[in-house]
Amino acid sequence: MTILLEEHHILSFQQEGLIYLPQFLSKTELGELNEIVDRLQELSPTITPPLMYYSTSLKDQDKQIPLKLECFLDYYPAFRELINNTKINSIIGTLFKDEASLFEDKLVFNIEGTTGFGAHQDYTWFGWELFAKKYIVAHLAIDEATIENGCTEFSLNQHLKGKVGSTWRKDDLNSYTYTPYPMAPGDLIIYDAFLPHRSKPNLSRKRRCSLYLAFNRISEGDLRAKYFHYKPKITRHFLINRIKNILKPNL
Ligand SMILES: O=C(O)CCC(=O)C(=O)O
Repeated sequence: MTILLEEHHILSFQQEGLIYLPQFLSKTELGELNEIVDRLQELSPTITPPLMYYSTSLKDQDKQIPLKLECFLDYYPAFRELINNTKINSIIGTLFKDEASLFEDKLVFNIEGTTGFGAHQDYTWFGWELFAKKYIVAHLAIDEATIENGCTEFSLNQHLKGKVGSTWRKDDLNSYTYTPYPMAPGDLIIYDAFLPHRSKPNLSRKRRCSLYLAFNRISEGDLRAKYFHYKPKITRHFLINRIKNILKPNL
């Protein structure tokens, strides 16, 4: 479906920090993606693209379960076609008032037993701030997202504060008020990367897979290859600093 943004969408993005576009994908488009996602979920962990991550299940500490897949679009043309057909980047370009350049592509599987994500801003997560000044993220529901399976919750308006806290420190965001956003399969949320959000553990039996596409302004460069090249190093660097901070005695 091609959607043109109207004035109220743009206002909602500016004031609340997000736009909700229900039924962005048709049932046929979704059916095709669903089949691929079922297969992708079976991939083994990797350290080179496409990057597949696992985490420990909350339901069984001895079990590793698929968490997310990143940098995968070049290997799965159906997802590339989706971006081209739906013109997601031109919608985001309207919000940027500049051409949108894809920065990060990721599928978060959120299967039964996943822990969810603590309150954070995408901007201060994984070193995005090292690459560009502004990002906009498209979050497409592949499966139904409900309160029971831990749907994403947003802290509306709080993007206006810009960057809160330092990289990877999300404690400051825990005291904010969050609104759950249940989504039907095919619904799309476009949000500002400064907008704090979080999700609860998925203790239900139902998967809650979402596709995330983050964009930066083309005037800041085509940064995706560089980002995924440096991401493992950045991750290690920030993890080490975080551990050092935790271990540092309170003087
Ligand atoms: O769908 C979710 O659980 C939220 C994922 C998320 O916040 C993220 O990947 O930045």
